[in-house]
Amino acid sequence: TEDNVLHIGGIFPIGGKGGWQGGQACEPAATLALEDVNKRPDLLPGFTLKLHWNDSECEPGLGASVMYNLLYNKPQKLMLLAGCSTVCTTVAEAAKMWNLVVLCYGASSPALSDRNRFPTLFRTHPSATVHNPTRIKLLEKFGWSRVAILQQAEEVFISTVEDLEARCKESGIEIVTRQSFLSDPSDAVRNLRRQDARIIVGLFYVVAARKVLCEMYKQHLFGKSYVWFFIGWYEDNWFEVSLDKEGVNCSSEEMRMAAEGHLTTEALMWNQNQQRTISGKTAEDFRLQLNDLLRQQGYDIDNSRYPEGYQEAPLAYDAVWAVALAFNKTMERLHRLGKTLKNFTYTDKETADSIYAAINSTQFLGVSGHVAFSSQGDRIALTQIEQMVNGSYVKLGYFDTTSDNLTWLNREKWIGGKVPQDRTIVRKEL
Ligand code: ABU
Repeated sequence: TEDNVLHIGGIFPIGGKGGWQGGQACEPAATLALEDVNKRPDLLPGFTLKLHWNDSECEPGLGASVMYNLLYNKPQKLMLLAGCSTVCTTVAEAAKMWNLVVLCYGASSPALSDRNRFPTLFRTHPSATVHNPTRIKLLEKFGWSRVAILQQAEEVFISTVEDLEARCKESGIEIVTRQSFLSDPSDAVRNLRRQDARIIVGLFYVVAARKVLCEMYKQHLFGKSYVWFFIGWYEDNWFEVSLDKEGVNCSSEEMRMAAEGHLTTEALMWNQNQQRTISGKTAEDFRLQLNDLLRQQGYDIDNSRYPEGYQEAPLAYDAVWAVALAFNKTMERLHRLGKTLKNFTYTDKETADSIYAAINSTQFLGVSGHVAFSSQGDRIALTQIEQMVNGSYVKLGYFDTTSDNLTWLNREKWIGGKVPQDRTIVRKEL
């Protein structure tokens, strides 16, 4: 009966034209987690967990409207799940007014680590700052001390760049120029050319990344003299899909040429070994189960056509487990106070504080690795470095920030056989 159901709200970015549409794989992953949680009689004894969700298209305005619908329509929700930084920012800034914890499975913005601004936010997704020590390590490894930055004007990238700038300064790396754009990157790319930028860190969502790549092709900012660092969480074929739909004026072949040789850094979001996790599943068991569900939804998984958010799917699966484990703890605590989770209302600060304390102390081994929420609500992750070689991504190595350990596989390939230089070398006449 309704008395035995605990309701949570979910906001997933699925449709739309920009940002990150990672709800495509993260929503099915959350559905699998709900099935698994509800099969465990010891977790929420006598209760079932139910998720009510809608699509935000990674648009903060639509995300806010989805949130208000979840909050103002019955049943009472106990927590919100959200993905995509722009939406998580809006939702988490507002949700504290309803005494609601927000758990973000898909938000990388470093700005979200501000506890004063987002007092009730937790996330299973690592902050994008985890990439910066890796970028610095690679700049040092290849002797590049002059770097340029190209960013989309969104808080997620602006706050990542602020952290990168501080780290570059500490390491004696000069930032030759920092260019930003709202939606059309052509002027910003032209300015990079004027400043003779050679090593360029690019920070943008995937739709903007396709525009940048086409502009790089048109303005000849690719090939043996350039190294681009891109974000690693785009899907592997990102540079050759949706070109017509998005009005990208380059052919697949031109995009492939411009993409050749670029480097990516990404946080590892899948548990790297075959350990049994809290659900009894290994990360591989989860992957196979998710693939089955995605096939049923029409995705051509067998030809590597993955939906967006496939890489982050373990974070959504583990977010639901974190909710269930936190509710389990809260139920015990509330029982001692003579209350139950079913009595929660948006003005009940005492229950809200119990839910907050419970999630804050929740730790477990999940399909995304060890899940724990630090005082900032952030995950710590190992990063992986890849390079595009002959149109496919090749793993170059891993970087563990905590131990400052770079595992390097010596597989990098430079066009023309030489490591590109970070500046034009002027030869003196003898
Ligand atoms: N890995 C996806 C992050 C998306 C976002 O921060 O909006």
